[in-house]
Amino acid sequence: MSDVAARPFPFPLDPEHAALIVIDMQRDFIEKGGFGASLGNDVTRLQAIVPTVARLIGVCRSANVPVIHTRECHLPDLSDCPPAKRERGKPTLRIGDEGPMGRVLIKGEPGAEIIPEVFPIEGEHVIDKPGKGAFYATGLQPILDELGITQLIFAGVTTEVCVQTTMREANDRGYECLLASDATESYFPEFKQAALDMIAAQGAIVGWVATTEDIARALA
Ligand code: C5J
Repeated sequence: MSDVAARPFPFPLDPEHAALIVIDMQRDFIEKGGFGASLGNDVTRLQAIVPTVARLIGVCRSANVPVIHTRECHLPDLSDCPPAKRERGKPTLRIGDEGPMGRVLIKGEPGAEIIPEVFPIEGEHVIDKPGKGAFYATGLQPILDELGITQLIFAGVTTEVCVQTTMREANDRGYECLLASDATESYFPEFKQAALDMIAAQGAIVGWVATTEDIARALA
């Protein structure tokens, strides 16, 4: 057990019962020429955190903290995509449409794949999720049960959507949640800041927030 310097107070990290969840580091959200960029988002903001996410993954691998990756994607027949989700967004480019990197957010298409810099290594779990949260309609919970995990460290994109949703799902399931503030990003800086503040508010109502450096120091 080692305390991580965190907001709103130190996080009591127990590496034997912790896992890192890396949310949706997919080409369609991060790369120029992907779905996110085609919607007019500034993907350079997300690209800037890639070395930090890679560092956090490396630190966790070295400390034998399991690394679990997620991808937001759907089956090719869209049977797991509720019309309410598909019909929102830009009418000219919806989930399942042919986009700049194959069909948008469809399992197996190039754009749905994880970027090479943080690609999973053999033995790491990859959770394909049809929702924003990684617990809804996935096999994440039994994997965490099997590994005896009680604490979750979070990284990935985007902070206020899939990261925050998954942290809230995890918090409600009793996990202690720690977000790496410099290993997560949003297309909208003000949304990222608000999400970090919301998570740590009211005595860690959703969880804790710490830098990758402080997490690395505690795991060293
Ligand atoms: C994620 C999204 N990964 N923003 N998706 O946050 O739609």
